[in-house]
Amino acid sequence: DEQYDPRAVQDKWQARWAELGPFEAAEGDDARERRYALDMFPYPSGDLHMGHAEAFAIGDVVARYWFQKGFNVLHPIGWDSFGLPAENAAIKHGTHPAEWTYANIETQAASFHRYAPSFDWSRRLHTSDPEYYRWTQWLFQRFYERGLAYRKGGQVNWCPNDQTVLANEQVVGGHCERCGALVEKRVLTQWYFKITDYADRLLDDMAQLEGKWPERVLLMQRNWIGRSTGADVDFVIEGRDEPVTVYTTRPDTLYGATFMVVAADAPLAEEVCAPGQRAAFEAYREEVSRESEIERLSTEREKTGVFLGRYAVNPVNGERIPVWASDYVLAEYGHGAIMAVPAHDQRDLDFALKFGLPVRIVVETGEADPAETGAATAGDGRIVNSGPIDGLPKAEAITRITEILAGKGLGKPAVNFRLRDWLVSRQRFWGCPIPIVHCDACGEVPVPDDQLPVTLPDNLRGADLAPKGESPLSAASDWVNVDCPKCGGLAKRDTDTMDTFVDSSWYYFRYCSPGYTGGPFDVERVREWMPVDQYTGGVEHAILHLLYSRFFTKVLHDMGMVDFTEPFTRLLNQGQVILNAKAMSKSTGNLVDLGEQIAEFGVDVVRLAMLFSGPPEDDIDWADVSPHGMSKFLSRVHRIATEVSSAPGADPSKGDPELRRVTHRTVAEATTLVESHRFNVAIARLMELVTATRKAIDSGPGAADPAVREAAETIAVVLSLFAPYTADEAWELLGRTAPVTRAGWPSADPALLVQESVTCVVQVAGKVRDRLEVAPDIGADELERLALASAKITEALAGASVQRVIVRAPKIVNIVPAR
Ligand code: ANZ
Ligand code: ZN
Repeated sequence: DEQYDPRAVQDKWQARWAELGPFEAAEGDDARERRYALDMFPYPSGDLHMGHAEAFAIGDVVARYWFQKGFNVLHPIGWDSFGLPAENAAIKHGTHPAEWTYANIETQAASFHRYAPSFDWSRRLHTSDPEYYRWTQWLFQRFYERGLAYRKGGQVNWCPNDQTVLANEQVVGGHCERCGALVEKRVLTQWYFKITDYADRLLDDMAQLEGKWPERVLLMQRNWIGRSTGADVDFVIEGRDEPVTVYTTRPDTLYGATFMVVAADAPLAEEVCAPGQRAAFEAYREEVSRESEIERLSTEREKTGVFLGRYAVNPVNGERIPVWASDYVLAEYGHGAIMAVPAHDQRDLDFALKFGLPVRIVVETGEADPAETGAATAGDGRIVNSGPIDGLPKAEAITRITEILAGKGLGKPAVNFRLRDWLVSRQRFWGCPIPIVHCDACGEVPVPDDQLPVTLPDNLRGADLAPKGESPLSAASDWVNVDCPKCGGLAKRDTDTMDTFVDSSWYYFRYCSPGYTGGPFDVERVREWMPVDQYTGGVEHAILHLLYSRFFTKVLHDMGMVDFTEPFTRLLNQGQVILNAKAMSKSTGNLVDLGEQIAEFGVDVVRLAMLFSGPPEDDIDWADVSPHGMSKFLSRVHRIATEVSSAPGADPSKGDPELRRVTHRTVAEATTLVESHRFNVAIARLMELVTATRKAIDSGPGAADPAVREAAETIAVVLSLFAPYTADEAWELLGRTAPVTRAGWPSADPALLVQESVTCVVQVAGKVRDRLEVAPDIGADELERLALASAKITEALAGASVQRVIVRAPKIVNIVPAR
């Protein structure tokens, strides 16, 4: 008995597919419905790894299912090919980052060809190609014109290892997302995208994604945007003309404000500080500047601060309250100053207890006195000690006090966002140059569209690229020095490059018309293909990439270039591939090598094992999967295909009805299972069909029965979503014309889905006492009669009379005995 080796047919089918080109999306007049299946494009770091293998296997099932359904499918591939690792490799090896990048892309492309996702290779793109980044720059110019790209000085996150700034989103728990170094603060002038202008829409448009994106991704985005509503309240500062505005979500607690706190590093603290406290304040501020963000935000840490020697006046009761500076108030949120209500805010209470400041309860929650317990009470309750709002519950008090303040011109409703503008400039070489020229006479001058792209110089390599705290591009003097596009005078190019997340914010638009030279994309093509129907990729992009892409789409919408506001209709996040519960990330090293797995077992086995291991969202522990089991399954499929002896086109209705029922039930179930992304269960059903077919050949009607052919063909078509090589091989053995991809998804005959019998559970007082095989359409009366006639039920009743019988035909009968 010869074992089928799935590796043996790979080369044969790769060549055939290259010839047949079954995966190209059709443009122009094509009556078929369109579908856009998108996978998060890879970064070319070395060869493909197990994580890629999982993600692309999942995305491929979706695309191949759509091909089988007869849709016109767009399933493109490209590379996110700018970025630091290429630059670091170039520094290490004395080369140009392009060498490393494009060599890795070729390696990955070859691996992809072997792995056989159903890509339309004709649309391939690389974000580091000048013909791509020309349009990244073009989009930058449009953002600039709309005031959405701007430069400002200020404190930024600085990675001392990568020697470049980082966006807030790239700082994870105070560390550089990429290299793990502790992030520092620096004051620098940088380019920003004004994503905050879109904060409301980024939040509100999530209504479109509800139920279609994973709930946790929506939650992460919501928290990241962090919309908070409350009020701005003005406090007069004694000895200062201008009042200080504070932002509060709890204006109902205004009568409980016993001090004010200003962020120690905000200019306001410096301005407000009285001369007598200056020395103490400056010493404190120095201390704060050395702290990391995590330290500052930690709730565990003991509170620190300094009195600024001034008093503020509470606008509602005229009370004088001291003004302090502390690090627990952030300079960049709200107004960088707060009214402290220690009774009802934990941070304020910690501070008050540390520095002996008064605690006044203004909301009666029924809990113990915070000054004694050290626990602030944040719940709802009646307002007390608060003049005109006494007795009101929280929500009403908030409305009422805000009205009172507004009436006196001392406050107004306010909204704040946690979201900050997106810092897009990087002091690194291997990125898209910022298309701006700095001229002494004209200031910032955008490079005109007809002079794009501003290409990277190709004479920098190796040590020239080493991080120096400023962009390596500034060393390329012949590149830097240019004529001002406006006045013709001497000017200098901006030497920063863009965050690579800018490149990846719009690549999926480019796929719709990859060679297009009239703009970043052909508006007509995008209208036809987009939004993306299904986006597949890692949950590590839950915030950054997805938020930026949503932002870009809204800007393009406002520019009139697209007619939708959300780019990705559905999102699927696959789990990680792990080994013995260790994640196969860059830091732990790839513990299992994809190339070795493929060499040992073949592509089909690796893909099947990935998909069969569990729901796509779950992590896969490679220690638990069974490639040998998958291999055996494929052998069984192959063997069936070699044995079927009826001719193609044999009338299945003449075949064995029992096997036909299994086949059609498999089709019906596989359809729903694939559509709901339960691929592992779909594969399990397919395995059952294989078993039933084997049985029909060996001990049933035999290999010549038309129902056996029908089953074998169904197996090949369904298998084509998961194990494409074996599926085409089987299809050919069955005398059919390749490729199986375009065979068409079978439809289930409803007449064959009717079950012959179902199992009815009979309970007495809630306990299962008997099981009956009954017709699926049995009536309630008939079912009750059968249940009561059962010997087991009579025994269970033990002579008790029946009080009530509840019948849910055909599945449950519950008998309630009298007591
Ligand atoms: C008084 C108060 C009483 C507050 C109370 C809370 C509870 P979110 O929800 O995050 O918007 N706050 C305002 N600006 C701040 C800053 N720059 N740094 C640190 N904290 C700041 O939180 C808003 C609340 O956080 C505001 O409401 C303010 O404290 C504080 F029982 O004002 B609250
Ligand atoms: Zn000029």
